[in-house]
Amino acid sequence: MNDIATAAPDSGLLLHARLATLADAESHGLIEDGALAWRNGRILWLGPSAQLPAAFDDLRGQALDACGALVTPGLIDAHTHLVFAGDRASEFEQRLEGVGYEAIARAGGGIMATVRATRAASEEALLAAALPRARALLREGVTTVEIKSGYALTLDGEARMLRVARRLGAQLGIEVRCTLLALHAVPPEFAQQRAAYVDAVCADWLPRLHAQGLLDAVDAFCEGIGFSAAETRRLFAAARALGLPVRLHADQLSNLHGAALAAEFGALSADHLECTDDAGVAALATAGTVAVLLPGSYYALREKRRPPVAALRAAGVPMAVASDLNPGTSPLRSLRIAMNMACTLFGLTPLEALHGVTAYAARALGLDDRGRLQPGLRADLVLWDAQTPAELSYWLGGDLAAAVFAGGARRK
Ligand code: DI6
Ligand code: FE
Repeated sequence: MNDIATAAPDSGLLLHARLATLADAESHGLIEDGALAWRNGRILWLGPSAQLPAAFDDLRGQALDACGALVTPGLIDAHTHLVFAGDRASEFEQRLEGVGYEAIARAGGGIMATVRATRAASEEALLAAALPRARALLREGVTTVEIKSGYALTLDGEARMLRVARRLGAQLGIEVRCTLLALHAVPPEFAQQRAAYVDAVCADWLPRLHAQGLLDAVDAFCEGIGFSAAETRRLFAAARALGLPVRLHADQLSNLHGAALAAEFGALSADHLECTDDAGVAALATAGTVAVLLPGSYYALREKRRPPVAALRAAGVPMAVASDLNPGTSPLRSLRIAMNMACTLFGLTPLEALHGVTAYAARALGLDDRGRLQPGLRADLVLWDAQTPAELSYWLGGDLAAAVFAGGARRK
């Protein structure tokens, strides 16, 4: 009965769209006047509208006519810290007065300011604070988002953050991937016992949180004001023993050879990379680790060192682009603005930026079922109020996502 097909929430048909399939890294893989059909949340067919097989005739009644507009895979924000309480607008003012980020952190502000606010917040308050941030991403086409813990730094508090992240996904109908970032800062209780903190995270927190189904990956802030390479190594060994993938905040403010360390452990991604050297780039290339570029924090901190984009490109390292949405260094609630910044500040092409928030962002999360338009993949789709892929990086702001589908169901 046609009624049933019409009512199916995760089946549908798009007609007369300019499909950017992103089938390979060198092109947009455009299909002009394309049709795309999906059932049960999966893409079943795509090709020229005139060649749509009769098997999808039942979907025509609910078809969306794109009238030639652009359709891309759902966007993927592969690096955020969007669950937190409070804000750090006062630090923004301080930094504008010339006080440095590291100086603010060493004086007890920075990450620790957000830790105090986050510890004091209930699970419901954290959820209420995070929802508009996740919604802002969804409204502009994000259908998968990675969210890190790291602002509670107690076992229960980190679990609370991760539960909130999972609940955001369930509530908005998008997919959330959860990353443990307990090695973000040393909590005050462990100020004189760093090694004991790292021990607790590795031997106790990690297995417990994993057993609760709260972890998809493990990350660390490997930095002069964060954790050393040796401490990161211990965490990665513990993650490996549990079969959990790792990623790393690497070489953002200083070169602790984080990229090479991430590569050594076969990390899914190494993120930031402003201070990464040639050896780090070569190691990423060999390991197949994705470089996640985060221009929001580069911009907000008014950094001078850019990630070695030309070297990454020449070495064939896949580059993803993410918002790094966090209250301190990247209060950026827009993945499209991150794409623009990746082009304007880091020299990516708009094509690279688009691959960076789709196919390569999927790879940075270890997900092979999304990020391109292809039969068998998830029906994560965005119909844009735009004609060309370059427009997604070109327009600064604006409500360009006309329709958003996640797992085949309409979310906007
Ligand atoms: N790198 C960053 O840019 C953020 N965390 C991190 O590991 C900073 C987070 C903050 O300042 O709150
Ligand atoms: Fe970050």
